[in-house]
Amino acid sequence: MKLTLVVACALIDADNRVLIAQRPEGKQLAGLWEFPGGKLEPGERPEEALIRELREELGIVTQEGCLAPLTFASHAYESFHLLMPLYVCRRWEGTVTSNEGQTLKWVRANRLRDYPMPPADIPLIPPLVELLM
Ligand code: 9L3
Ligand code: MG
Repeated sequence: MKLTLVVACALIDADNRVLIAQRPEGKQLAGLWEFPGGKLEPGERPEEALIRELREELGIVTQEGCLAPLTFASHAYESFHLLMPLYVCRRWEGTVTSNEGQTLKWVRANRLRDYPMPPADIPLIPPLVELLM
């Protein structure tokens, strides 16, 4: 099966809330809430890909030194196997903006379960709760 490499980020604000984004209509998994991120482009390292995705999707700029790896998601969808590290980021420049029509929400880690997520993202919640509680 095809292996797809994706990176995701838990952006944490000064109140210890986590940013989630709702996938827009027309996209795969539309309506589900996810940790922002996306696919690696050929030759990219995960940190490079994540910095690019955060700039494209949210209009913010961060540095590799501000990205702390927390855990991995591994999920077999029907047509591909997704491997997705989750990084935690507390420092960035710019204001978080919805650049791709996604609805954004800052939520407490212990409320993440209230938002339907893609199957790959769900197992990322407990390590995040443990980190932030
Ligand atoms: N995906 C799942 N959870 C996430 C992210 C960022 C992505 N937190 C899945 C959805 C798609 C694939 O990874 O199947 C690629 O994501 P995108 O490029 O469509 O955002
Ligand atoms: Mg994306």
